[in-house]
Amino acid sequence: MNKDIEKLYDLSGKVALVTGGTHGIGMAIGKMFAKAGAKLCVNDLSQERLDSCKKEYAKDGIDVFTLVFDVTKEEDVDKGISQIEKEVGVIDILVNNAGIIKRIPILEMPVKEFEQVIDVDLIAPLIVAKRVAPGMIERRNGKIINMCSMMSVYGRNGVSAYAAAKGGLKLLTENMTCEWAKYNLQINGIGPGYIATAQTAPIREGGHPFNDLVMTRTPAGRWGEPEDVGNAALFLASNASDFVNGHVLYVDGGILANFGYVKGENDL
Ligand code: NAP
Ligand code: GCO
Repeated sequence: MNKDIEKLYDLSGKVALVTGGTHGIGMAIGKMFAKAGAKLCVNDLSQERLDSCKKEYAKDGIDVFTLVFDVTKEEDVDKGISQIEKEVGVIDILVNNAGIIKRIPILEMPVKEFEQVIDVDLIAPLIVAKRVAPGMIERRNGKIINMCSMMSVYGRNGVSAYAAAKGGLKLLTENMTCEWAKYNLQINGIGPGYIATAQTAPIREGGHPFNDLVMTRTPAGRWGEPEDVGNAALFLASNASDFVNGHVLYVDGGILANFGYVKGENDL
């Protein structure tokens, strides 16, 4: 491969934090970044998860720096980021990946549970970005990737809190861009479609009818893999995307382009 192209995607010397990167999409992103040369840091709520992810990363020869902190707690985040800055280095690439979902109809969902989803999926990316961005601004360099969703632009029964959070995160990404792009920060979102992880297992496995819906609504005719998202994240973390800003890159097999069709002779 041409050396210039290699250089474009080379993350050597960069420190990357992927929140919640102990499995699923976050781990796929982390592996891509580490393989591209980044020093990788991941946090989680549980030491046990972090210990097991260390072994998983090591299978790919990756020595990941792990630490426990809750992305919804400002003090926790400040302590965690300070520890990374002290032990690994200042953060050049932040992926706000940590997230939760609760599938409960609006009228049955306690407000407290709605707030929990908003806290993790919308407020936490704000908290972590507010802690990391000042250093990036000072250095006139940084990449922030917020994990949005196709639910940033679509609703569906039962995921009101999640969609409200992910819709807000799309607009927060755009507002971060308005305020920080002048300092050579690139802030973008990734909007995965339906990806085969623990988070979607309840609606994908055991013959769940939702699986049929995803298969017909997704022109690519398959669930996405975490690596599909990791590939897109590498582009947004690299110099190849230095003029891409405030954009949500949908990694969805074409689902957002497709209204749907009636199965039949011509698949109308
Ligand atoms: P996942 O398997 O549920 O992983 C989410 C990660 O976030 C877990 O490691 C979890 O840790 C961590 N986390 C949750 N709350 C946290 C907190 N307060 N502090 C620190 N870490 C926390 O999800 P995934 O499917 O890989 O999805 C990753 C991201 O992509 C999420 O933001 C999700 O909304 C988004 N997304 C997923 C899909 C999909 O189809 N899978 C599609 C679009 C967007 P614990 O396991 O220890 O709780
Ligand atoms: C759901 C799914 C989705 C995916 C993703 C789609 O219940 O509809 O969990 O929300 O996680 O966000 O982009």
